[in-house]
Amino acid sequence: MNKPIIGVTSHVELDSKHTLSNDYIQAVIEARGIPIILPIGVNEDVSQIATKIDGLLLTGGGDIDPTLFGEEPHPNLGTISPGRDSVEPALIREVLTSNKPILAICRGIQILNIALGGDMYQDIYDQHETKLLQHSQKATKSHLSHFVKAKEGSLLASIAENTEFKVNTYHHQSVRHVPYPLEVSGVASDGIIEAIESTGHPFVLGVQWHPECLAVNGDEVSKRIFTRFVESC
Ligand SMILES: [Mn+2]
Repeated sequence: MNKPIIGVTSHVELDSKHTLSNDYIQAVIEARGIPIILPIGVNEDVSQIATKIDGLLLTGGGDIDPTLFGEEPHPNLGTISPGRDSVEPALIREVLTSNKPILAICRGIQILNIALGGDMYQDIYDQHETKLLQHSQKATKSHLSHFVKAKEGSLLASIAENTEFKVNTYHHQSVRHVPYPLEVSGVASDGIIEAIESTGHPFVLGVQWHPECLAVNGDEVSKRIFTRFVESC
């Protein structure tokens, strides 16, 4: 049987250098998909690209231009990538139109939410109204730092085979208002949204943590996130 082709967005430093952690690539390969790395600058061709790939993996990276959701830059906003901010929403909309699966990781969950009309905290520590736990772990990337509670009956709970599990965490931003047809399917104990999914598509899942680092280190929930994603493709 042919393996599905997974388009994997890349991290672009200051819009001048494409880089990507091999964990994303390795996690897709181990889940029996064929990863193809997607660059910036192909805005004109997103519709053709969407027909060639069987699924889209939106990877992590820097921060997101807040003017995309009607805000000006907060003082704690980090490095943004205008190239990614412009091509990824276009790609997301094309892939959603064709009902193909999307797995969105870290920056990916945020750009997915923005592409569908949602917004986000530019800096959770300054803007979130409650006291927060540590979301930028000092521990190694394979360490499980905090709990996520998954919504009963959600795609996430079905993949995790549980409604509570632990994840790693490397973010100072997070999604805020989540628009229809997306809904919140995972939260941390402090209320920070850690997972969203679409109620209107077969497989659209966004997670705020980094399952690619955990999957290649043998974490079962993370491995299932990738295998279920690739199987859906
Ligand atoms: Mn977190």
